[in-house]
Amino acid sequence: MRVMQEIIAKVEEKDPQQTEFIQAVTEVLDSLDSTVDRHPEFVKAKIYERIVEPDRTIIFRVPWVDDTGEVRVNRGFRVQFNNAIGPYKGGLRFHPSVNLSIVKFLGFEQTFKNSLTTLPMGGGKGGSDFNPRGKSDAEVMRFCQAFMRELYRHIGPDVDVPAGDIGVGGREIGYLYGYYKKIVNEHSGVLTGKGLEYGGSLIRPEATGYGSVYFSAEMLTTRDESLEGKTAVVSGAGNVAQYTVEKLNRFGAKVVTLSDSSGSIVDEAGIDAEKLAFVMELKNVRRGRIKEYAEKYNVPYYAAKSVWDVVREQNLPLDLAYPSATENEIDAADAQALVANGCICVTEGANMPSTLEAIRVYQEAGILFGPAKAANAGGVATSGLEMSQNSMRLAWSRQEVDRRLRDIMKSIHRAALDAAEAYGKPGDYLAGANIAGFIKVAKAMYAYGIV
Ligand code: NDP
Ligand code: 2IT
Repeated sequence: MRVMQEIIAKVEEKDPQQTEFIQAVTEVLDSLDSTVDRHPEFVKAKIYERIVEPDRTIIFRVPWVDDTGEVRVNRGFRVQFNNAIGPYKGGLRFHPSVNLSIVKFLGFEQTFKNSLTTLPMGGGKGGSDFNPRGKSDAEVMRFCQAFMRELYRHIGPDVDVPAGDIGVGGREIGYLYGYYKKIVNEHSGVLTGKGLEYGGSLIRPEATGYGSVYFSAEMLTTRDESLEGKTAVVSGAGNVAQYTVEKLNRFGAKVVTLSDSSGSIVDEAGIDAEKLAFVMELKNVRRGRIKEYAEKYNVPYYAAKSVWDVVREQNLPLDLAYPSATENEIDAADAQALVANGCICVTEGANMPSTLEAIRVYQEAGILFGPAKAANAGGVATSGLEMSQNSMRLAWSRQEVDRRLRDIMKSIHRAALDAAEAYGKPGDYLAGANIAGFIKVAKAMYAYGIV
């Protein structure tokens, strides 16, 4: 424990303003104290100190011209966190909140998540403080081209393979990939989440949401429970939330909420396939606000409230929670309301959606908790499958990719449970996922010597 506390203190001292990164480091290192006695070689080789420092951090200027002819300047990031077990791999986020702390926390988490997938991928993350909201397609294209004009020199199919995240979906990947192909003159698997016509994989768009539901099904089985007939609360209305709803419906659960950064809707009748199709058109094509759902289906809309505010303030009953919007959306008070209102399982579709205090509430209540790096790993796992298909120059069927995704989610669930058991924390998915993800990366780093 002392080893870990000293490392956390050093991280805090070096970068006191990087609060999200410090939070992610604290969460992981707190779980790793039980590995210290078992692996004195890791302590001696200072693996724990080395793993919290990214391999490199790239920060760059992104100048572009908006539709009125005005020059705009954004900041671009790529944090190549750790390539011990494979090329750097992880998404790009375009959102005004993006800064070095956010990108470092995401890259750090990604390192362990990618290790859990069983596929050979290191950890990285990038993005920009560019806000796609309200921008025309032409502006988004010019921004993506300007971003790639610098990023291209740092990435490659065997070096670093970016993908999407918040604000980066199929449209942005198309512009980014098209520009990379133009300037490098190479058609390769340098990005994932590509369109099906140019090297994308079936099921990649669905994979994070589907994977998160598969993971929750595995967790519920350990308590002789299933998704059938359960009431679920989902936050967000983007890629992860949409396919979480789709798969929950398939499993016979009822989803009663969605949200965006302006507010939340509650639909107690359930968001069925037809309503979900409306949400997809609203969010992916028209890029509108979730408020329109409330108007169309005549259900309550809570302006400026998160789904968790609504659960707390309206005493919304639920069985399952799928935070799928953004980091730190659930604090301790929200977590207490979840438990009090009947929640038996929290599955993190988003990255780090629960604060450290919220996690403590789940643990004390003894409810099932699927931490992000395990529960939402289906997205990057399927990116790994896209890379495999690109390297082999073939394309698997929908069924083939979905079967592999499901197997990977089962294997992550098993690995987390086994590591938790082996390291004296039975049933603790958080500790198990952190330990299992860490051990593989640490062994590889140890094998390389001091590099
Ligand atoms: P999208 O951009 O498709 O959707 C994000 C959704 O969350 C939108 O509804 C957005 O609202 C809402 N949101 C974003 N930021 C905030 C905020 N600060 N406050 C409130 N609401 C917010 O992103 P994804 O669905 O891809 O990503 C959602 C989460 O899942 C993120 O944490 C991401 O890191 C994680 N994730 C994504 C993966 C992927 O494959 N895409 C894989 C693994 C994890 P609005 O519409 O108003 O912008
Ligand atoms: O957080 C994540 O795992 C992602 N945004 C997906 C990354 C990827 O490379 O597919």
